[in-house]
Amino acid sequence: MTNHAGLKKWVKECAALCQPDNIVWCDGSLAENERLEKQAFATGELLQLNQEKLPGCVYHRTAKNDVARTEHLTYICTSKKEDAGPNNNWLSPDEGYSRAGAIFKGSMKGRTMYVIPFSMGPVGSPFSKIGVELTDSIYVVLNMRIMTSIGKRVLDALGDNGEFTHGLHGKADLDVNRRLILHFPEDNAIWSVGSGYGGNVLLGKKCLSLRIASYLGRDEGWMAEHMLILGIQDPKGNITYIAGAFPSACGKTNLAMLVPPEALKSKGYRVFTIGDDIAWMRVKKDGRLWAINPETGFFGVVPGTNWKTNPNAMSTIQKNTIYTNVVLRPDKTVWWEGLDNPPTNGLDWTGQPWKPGMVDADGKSVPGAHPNSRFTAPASQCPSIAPNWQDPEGVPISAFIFGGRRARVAPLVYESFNWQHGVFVGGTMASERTAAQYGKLGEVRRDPMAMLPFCGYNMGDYFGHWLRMGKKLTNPPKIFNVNWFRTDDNGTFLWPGFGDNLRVLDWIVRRCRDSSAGASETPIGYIPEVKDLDMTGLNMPAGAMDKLLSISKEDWAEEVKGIEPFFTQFGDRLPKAMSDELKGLKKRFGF
Ligand code: O2Y
Ligand code: MN
Repeated sequence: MTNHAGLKKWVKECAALCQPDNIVWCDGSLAENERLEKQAFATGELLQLNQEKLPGCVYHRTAKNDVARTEHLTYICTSKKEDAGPNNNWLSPDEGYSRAGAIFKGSMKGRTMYVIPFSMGPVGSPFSKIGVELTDSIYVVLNMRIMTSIGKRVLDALGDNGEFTHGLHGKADLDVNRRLILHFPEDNAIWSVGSGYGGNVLLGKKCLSLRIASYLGRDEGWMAEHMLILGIQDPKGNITYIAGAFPSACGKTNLAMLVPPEALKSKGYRVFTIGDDIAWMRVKKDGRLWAINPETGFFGVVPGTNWKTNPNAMSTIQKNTIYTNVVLRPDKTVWWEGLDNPPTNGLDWTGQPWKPGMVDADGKSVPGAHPNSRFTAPASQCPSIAPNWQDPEGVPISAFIFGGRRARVAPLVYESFNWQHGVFVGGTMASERTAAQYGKLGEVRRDPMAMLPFCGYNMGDYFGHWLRMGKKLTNPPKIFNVNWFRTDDNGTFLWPGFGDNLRVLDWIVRRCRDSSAGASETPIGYIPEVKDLDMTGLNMPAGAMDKLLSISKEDWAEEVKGIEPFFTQFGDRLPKAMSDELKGLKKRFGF
């Protein structure tokens, strides 16, 4: 399939380490997909779902101890520890290769090693990067086929000596004590062993497209960000593109696939999805930042997804979808918490008989689907997908939105004063933990640009990279912060969210395009008044909007106290511009 000597040599070396019985080069064809599915049905690795109701859909269960990304086992292996920064676990490259090598050794005996050439971004686009993942998991091959472009045409684009990311994955014995997710940015390599699931093993996703790509982006002068990309068409037909960063559990996929509320739809608003998770961005000659979504599929959280919360996602996952760790109904369809019509009986994500209302020994309700159960579905099947979603040139970004889950502090929306202030706003982004997450309920976790688990180098340097990128942009995106999760004193959400978020996005678009949207200057940035938002058809309880758009000096005094130690950990790697911004915020409040 290839004359790339470096690639062939590396595959040989990895095979010598892992000792598979066979090596199969994936060509990406439909026939190959069918063959692999059949093999996985035979071994039980996959189950074929009801083909009348869910054509092309399959079902997979992971090991019980292997249900999510394992941040504590994820490392950046750079020669110098400071280059990984306080935001990453660190191992020296020698130590990383040696520890993981011991687990990989002989781990593919009796198994097949699949060679998956893949492209992140349209094959041949100047934005795109090629990777090759070696894996002993058919589940991984089938997921990579949906999430990326794979096969022969990628090898053709790679040519005889093109550069690529070297990704080695092996399930080994799925023992959490022998699991490591290692990144070697200096070698453009990823080694992942001991897991069979999600972000740990689909090496094109978080490992390449964020951790390795952020490192490459810093050196090559572009940006790899944990951002959705969407386009908003206004009644005049203008489309404005926005990229948004949100930590997990903030409804990123729902926002990327937003359905306008009836009142705005009838005025002519439309929302187009470009991507739901990752944006790669470059400065072009016009001084603007242009973005692509490097993925071709969605790896979305299933629980909570339904025809009300995200009808576009629901339509997307009716065919050609891999369902992982959900409830299996007797008719071989699927179910999860948040969907209508629970089955009277079924098998839960572990394969045990399950019915709604079951409780464990402590009387706690037992979910049928794992809270991190997922769908893997082709983006092309999404009804809101933009016609230009795979344009190799990307789309021009007019606004960045940062957002977290904050019961207080952050108003519904505010605009930063300028790029440097916007980097400070994104860099101090935080979210409060929900009941579904580890840690103390309500505890504030700072997650700059939602990149804390994904930045492949020292986050102090990452802030510096953002500041440098701003200097290259003569027409930079404006930077906003949103908070859909503000509550009243009883803990009830003040903002309806979902489709109504378009009212906020519309204000953002108008702030970017012309001067038709008003705002007042405050110590944290520009905030709209209620009259500045299009509230047609939305009746809010008295006083709710005033609360949503208010800022409290006492809350911000506490916020500043939280930012100071967060910044301190970066020592002299923190750019002065960031501490200047903190000083400026304090001064404007009079602290
Ligand atoms: O838990 C996993 O392995 C998946 S994590 C994930 C998947 C899709 C999009 N985003 C994320 C994330 O953690 O940000
Ligand atoms: Mn994500």
